[in-house]
Parts: sequence; structure tokens; C-alpha cells
Amino acid sequence: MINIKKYRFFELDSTNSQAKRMASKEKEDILIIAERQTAGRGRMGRSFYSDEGGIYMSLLLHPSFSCEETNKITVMAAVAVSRAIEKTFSVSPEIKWVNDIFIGNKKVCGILTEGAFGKEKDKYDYAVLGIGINLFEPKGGFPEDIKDIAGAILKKDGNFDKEILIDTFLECFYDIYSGGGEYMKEYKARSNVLGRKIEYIKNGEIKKAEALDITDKGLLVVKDEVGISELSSGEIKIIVNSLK
Ligand code: BT5
Repeated sequence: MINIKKYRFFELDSTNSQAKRMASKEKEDILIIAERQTAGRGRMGRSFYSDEGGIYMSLLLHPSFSCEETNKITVMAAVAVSRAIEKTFSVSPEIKWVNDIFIGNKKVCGILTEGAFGKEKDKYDYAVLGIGINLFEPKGGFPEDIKDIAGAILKKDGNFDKEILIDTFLECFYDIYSGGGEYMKEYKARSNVLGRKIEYIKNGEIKKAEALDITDKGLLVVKDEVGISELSSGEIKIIVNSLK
């Protein structure tokens, strides 16, 4: 069992924001958990639906590696969440590069890593790893705007103890993060993007490409009519549009 201080809240604006508010006083890693969020967020100002029935948590980390590797934390977390879901529920999730976990064709989890950088330019002060998992389907279903994308691990609200999944995730994550495990091979093996024809949106323009590989820094290598290039997650939205 990972021995880490956990702070629990019924409702927060965002567990990532709460972790940042607490960061200056916490020199050790901590975990913030909320039953629901009023302003759960995704990347690039997108919102993350966070009603009761999900697990919303943020891990305050103090990484020793350089800040250009923020993607690496997301990649490690994606593998750890997938392993934890698989161990707990015996289903095998897939990873949609870079930060989404899918079961079937539904997104059941999103990951948002945010870094704060200190006086030494390329060193982290801290990083916040935020994870939202749809454990149970909401009573009235997911809201209209995400109902075609979002899915839950369990269909009905039951009495599953969320703590089991949280603790399994922590074990899987620290196993990788502390250097104990190979994870890139597994990340690629779980990818539902590699080897597929994809479309990506960059600067508002839709481009067709084939996803070839993922680099050790977490960049997606694609081939399009111009040639081969590496995409970073911050700048693109990806649409998987053909079967493997
Ligand atoms: C993400 O962003 O998926 C990262 C989400 C991270 C949420 C966690 S919860 C704990 C912590 N505290 C926070 O405030 N955030 C983190 P992105 O890849 O940008 O995807 C956002 C998109 O996913 C939205 O635009 C919707 O299309 C879709 N979406 C929103 N809510 C969803 C949900 N509950 N389940 C599945 N898809 C959702």
C-alpha cells in the first residue's frame, strides 16, 4: 500500500486547483480527492463533467526530471490507470494518445497534467497529475454534449468501494514513476491510435495522417502527404477514423 497523505472533499471547484493551492505548504506528494467538481477541467480550457459517481483526484508530485517531460507523467499515468482498471474490473482499457482512457469506444477517463516551474528554468517546483474516472453512469445518463463520447466503467450505481481503485492506481503509478517499471511498450500496446489512419486538427486545419509511433517523450509520430512529423499533445485534437 502506498503511504501518501490523502485529503478528501465532497465538492471542489477542481482537484487540480486545490492541489495547486496546497502546493506551497506540502513538500511531500499528496492526493486530493473529491466526490464532485464544479469546475473540473480538461486541456485547453475544455471542461470535464464531474458529477457524483466518478473519481476525481489530483496527485501533487515533485518530479526530479526536466519540465520538458510533462508529457511523460501523463503517459505513465495512462498506463497506471489502465493497469488499475484491468486489475480491478478485468477489462482491458485502451489509450487514446495522449491522455484518454477508453473502454470499447467510450472515454472512461481523462488525464490532465499541469507543471509549475521554479527559478531553475527547466526544473519543476511541482507537478499536478489530475485524473477523472467515470466509475458509474450518471442516473439520467451523461449530458447531451458528451453522451456519444463518454462512458462509465460500471453501468449501475452500486456499492463499489472507490478506495480499491484509488489504492490500486497509486500502487501502479508509483511502481512506474519511481523507475521500477517499463511502461512505454505497454503504452504503445494499449494504444488505439497507432497503426491507424487519423485526422488531426492543428491551427484550425484538419489534416489526414497515419499514426506511426510514440517517442519516449510522448510525442506522436505521424506521416502525412508532406512527410513525417512529431506532434505534441498541446497543439492538436485527434480523430481516429479507421479500424486497426
Ligand atoms: C481531459 O481533457 O480529458 C482531462 C480531464 C482531467 C479531469 C481531471 S478530474 C480531476 C482533475 N481536476 C480537474 O479539474 N481536472 C482533472 P481533454 O482531453 O481536453 O478532454 C476534454 C473533453 O472530454 C471535453 O471537451 C469533452 O468532449 C469530453 N468530456 C468531458 N467530460 C467528460 C467525462 N466525464 N467523461 C468523458 N469525456 C468527457
